[in-house]
Amino acid sequence: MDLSILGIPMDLGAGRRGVDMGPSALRNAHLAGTLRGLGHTVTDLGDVEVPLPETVDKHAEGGLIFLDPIIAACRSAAERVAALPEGTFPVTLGGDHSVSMGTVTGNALRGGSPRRTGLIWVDAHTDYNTPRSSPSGNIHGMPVAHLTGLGDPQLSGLGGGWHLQPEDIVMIGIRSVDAHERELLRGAGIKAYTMKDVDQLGITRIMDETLERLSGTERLHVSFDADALDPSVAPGVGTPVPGGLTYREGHLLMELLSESGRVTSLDIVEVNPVLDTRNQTAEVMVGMAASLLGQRIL
Ligand code: DIR
Ligand code: MN
Ligand code: MN
Ligand code: MN
Repeated sequence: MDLSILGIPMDLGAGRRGVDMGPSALRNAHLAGTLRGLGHTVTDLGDVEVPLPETVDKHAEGGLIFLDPIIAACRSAAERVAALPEGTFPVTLGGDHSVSMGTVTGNALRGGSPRRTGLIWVDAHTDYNTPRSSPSGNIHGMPVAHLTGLGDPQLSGLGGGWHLQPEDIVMIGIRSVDAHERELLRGAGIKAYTMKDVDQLGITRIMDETLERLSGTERLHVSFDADALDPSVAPGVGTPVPGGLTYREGHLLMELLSESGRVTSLDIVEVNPVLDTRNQTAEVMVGMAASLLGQRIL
């Protein structure tokens, strides 16, 4: 396959600094070489330009934290991804999870007109806050809501009127949901597999159900927040939550997606080398990408 790596070194949407170094950490953990070793042609497109927090207004128009530069970075990411040839598989590197408003939009719009796109959101969090429901004000807790058309009109308008359909979204690994976010989610039509579901059903059944549910989508995007994994496996994240996916559950999820042959794009986000132990989290996430892209044990 032709793979294109694109970094979005942005920490403006997170409450803690350092995820802007995620793309460097992942490259340092041999992302490109690992994927080439699986037989892929890999092109590193470098990074989207993102301003440093020190150089921009935190509250430009009285509203959301770093709204204007986040919109600009997401728009650049969406344009870069949308311009890739249709046969290319984009591997986009965060950055905090707000980058996915750009990457998912770009992937859905690739090839000129919007395609029905399924989203598999692997995360400890549902990231379904709106500016009104959010207790933190951090935009990285809001990307899914905006992708479905809720919230701030500029953020939800990145796709120029295109939105994800809630029934085309499946979340896996969930164990931290804010009070008002939970109310919004109830009745939204999004399928969320919590860690209780992972314990009870197992990853195999969950992936069977997920692929069945998303069988009508033409494209399938996986957005993998490193904090979906247990903090013992992936300590380098800004908002660790105990009780996460084990190392093997993460790999099995990706291996089963790989076997399905359905996935067309991937985000790896929220890797924070400042909070990590000797780049362990980036190395683990490179392994997850490898399992999705064809690595087999035998
Ligand atoms: C929290 C944390 N729900 C918020 N979200 C995170 O700020 O909205 N998402 N960390 O990955
Ligand atoms: Mn997230
Ligand atoms: Mn998260
Ligand atoms: Mn809509």
